[in-house]
Amino acid sequence: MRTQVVIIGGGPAGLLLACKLFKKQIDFILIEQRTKEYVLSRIRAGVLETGTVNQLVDVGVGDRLKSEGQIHGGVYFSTSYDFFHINFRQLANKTITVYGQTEVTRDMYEALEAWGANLIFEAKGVDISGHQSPQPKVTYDNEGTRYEIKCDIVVGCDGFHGISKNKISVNAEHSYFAQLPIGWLGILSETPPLKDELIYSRSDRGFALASMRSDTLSRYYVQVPVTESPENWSDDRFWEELKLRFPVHISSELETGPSIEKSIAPLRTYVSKSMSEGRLLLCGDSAHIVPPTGAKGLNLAASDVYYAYEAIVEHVNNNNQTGLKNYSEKALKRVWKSMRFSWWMTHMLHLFPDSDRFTEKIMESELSQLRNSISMQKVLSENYTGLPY
Ligand code: RFL
Ligand code: PHB
Repeated sequence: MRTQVVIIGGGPAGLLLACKLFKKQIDFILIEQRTKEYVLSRIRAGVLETGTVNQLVDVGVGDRLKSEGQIHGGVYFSTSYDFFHINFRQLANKTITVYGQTEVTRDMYEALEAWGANLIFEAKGVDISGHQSPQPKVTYDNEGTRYEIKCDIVVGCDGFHGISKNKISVNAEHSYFAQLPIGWLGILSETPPLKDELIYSRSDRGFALASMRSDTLSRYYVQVPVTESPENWSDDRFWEELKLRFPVHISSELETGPSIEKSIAPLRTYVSKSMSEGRLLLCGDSAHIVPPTGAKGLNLAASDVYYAYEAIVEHVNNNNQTGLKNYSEKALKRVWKSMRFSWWMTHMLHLFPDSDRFTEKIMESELSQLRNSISMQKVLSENYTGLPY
């Protein structure tokens, strides 16, 4: 087989790139190792920046997002005793959209299938070779047959556990990785959200987040040790713990119900030294993992795709390699800004088992300054709603 672009991975990064290439009539094949149902069952992100929304709308997959997504003009912060609001509209003149990653992914799959795009599922043993040459190859197994695709460009959108990032030689020795000793225990429940906007809480018992998917569907998280397992958490235990992590006048409003999903996500950070080598580009979680506290993972995947798409179009339409050469540097600049923000939010809001009392006091002080300083709130608002591309 031969095509212009091979996209490895059918998560948000791979799908968004596929939609953009399709609209530009650039030929591609997308290969995903799982089934579509499996990809759609992963409950993850819920917060979209304007830049992400605009890209989805521009490519023609934003109708449901526009009608069902909730626009939020701010966010709440709390401690065990205190509660305050940060107003994005006033401070950054921007908003965020609350719309689940599962829905974003579903909208893109539906569009791509309706357009007749070339999507391959359950591709096993995927491998990339020759990406330092002008004609890379991607090979994979499907239903017992080995296939080979020759192409001009390979884009690795295969997430943190994929094969693409290690095909870039400098990454093996020089990437930036840290595993934090904490995880997020998350549940989804068919109950109305606690408040009209998200609440991030630094409590005496650890971090908690009250989020939502709609007026009748809530998403909650509590910080737990990374060694915890969801089986140890009955719904009753979860709700009791969650209530203890918000001030009483807020938690007394909580409506509880049976969970329809419960899982633990370990918090880790990872940044590739390089996001490209020759004709191989990385987008999304294959190139970087940010802790979820800043709601940046999916949004960074979208900004990577924005830069990668520009570089691919420049190459395909004008035979100009400059975009491909500059891609990594350009994308990494924005990645590191988002990493800084996610790291800051994570450290300010969680209790770390290995941190000393001095560090705890500094982090308490960060939050109290955020409460009282409009300048700090402005910086948060600009970062949370999304830095420019
Ligand atoms: P994905 O979603 O991991 O998709 C990668 C796809 O590649 C496939 N794959 C392969 N395919 C072929 N061959 C191989 N060898 C392959 N290896 C893997 C996989 O099956 C998969 O389908 O990466 P992508 O597309 O880069 O998207 C990244 C986002 O999923 C991720 O950053 C976000 O979910 C992070 N995140 C959040 N991001 C936000 O912007 N806002 C949020 O509010 C937010 N909340 C979250 C989050 C992540 C969380 N978890 C679970 C860590 C909340 C949580 C709890
Ligand atoms: C979510 O709704 O799943 C969510 C929201 C904000 C975050 C992380 C996750 O920072």
